[in-house]
Amino acid sequence: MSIMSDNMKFQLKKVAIIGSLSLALFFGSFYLVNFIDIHPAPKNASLIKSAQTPINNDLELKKRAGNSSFGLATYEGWAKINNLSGKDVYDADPDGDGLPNYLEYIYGTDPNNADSDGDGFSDSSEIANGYDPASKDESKVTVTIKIDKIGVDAPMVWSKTDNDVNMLSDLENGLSHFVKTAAPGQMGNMIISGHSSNYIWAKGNYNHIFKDLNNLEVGDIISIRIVQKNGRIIDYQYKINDKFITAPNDEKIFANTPNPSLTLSTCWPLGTNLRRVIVKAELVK
Ligand SMILES: [Ca+2]
Ligand SMILES: [Ca+2]
Ligand SMILES: [Ca+2]
Repeated sequence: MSIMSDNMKFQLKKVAIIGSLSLALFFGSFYLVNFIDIHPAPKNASLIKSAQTPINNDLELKKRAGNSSFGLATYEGWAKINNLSGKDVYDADPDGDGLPNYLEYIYGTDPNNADSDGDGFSDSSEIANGYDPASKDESKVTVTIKIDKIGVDAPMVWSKTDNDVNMLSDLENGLSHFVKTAAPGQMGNMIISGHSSNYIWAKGNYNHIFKDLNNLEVGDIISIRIVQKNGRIIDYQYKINDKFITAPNDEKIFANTPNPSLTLSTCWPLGTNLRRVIVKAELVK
């Protein structure tokens, strides 16, 4: 004979069903409240748009020359091979693609051909938007972000939209580059975010990648490496010049900058979505 009456069994079933429904509702709303607003879209979209200005002849950027794994023995040698001469050999733009010669040297593009890979997009517009100027297909360059001080070494994902669901799935695979913000080394504000914490059941290997972001200080270095499809490496270094904690909807973090800069963002305090730690840095080489 069963110990429980049919009525008791029914009551137990009811409790179980209501229990799981409430749990689902609880975690569902928790998800919405805590992670749906991870990247508030800036109201002033033009700020983002104007971040995509092409490289200019900023002398500061010259410091990057020589970082490339592919560099010919000397810039002078490369210039000679490409029939470049005269006092403007560094900054001149004989093919009129918007990329001065020294940047053609760094990126391994042809200083006498505005569209080195012949895909219909100029060398400078590809580089300014994160595309590979030496590869015909529509691939973006591979980017890795390294911050030795806090043990960060993670791939950057080129997020295609600022849609939260899309960005959350990108964050499973690394750090998310906010769509339409500057590409590495380029003029304007590049915005990158990562998780400081996440649910224990969340997918991905980068759920705590920015947990120590708040330990960074002014003067610390952030290294960003680009790898083109042909294996060419271009390294950039950004130096931190500001760090602050702000509200999730603080629009000033999206503001464009007149020089190549970097903004890192993560949720704060750990385990919540209440505030953001923001780290600002500027390109040093
Ligand atoms: Ca050029
Ligand atoms: Ca060119
Ligand atoms: Ca091209």
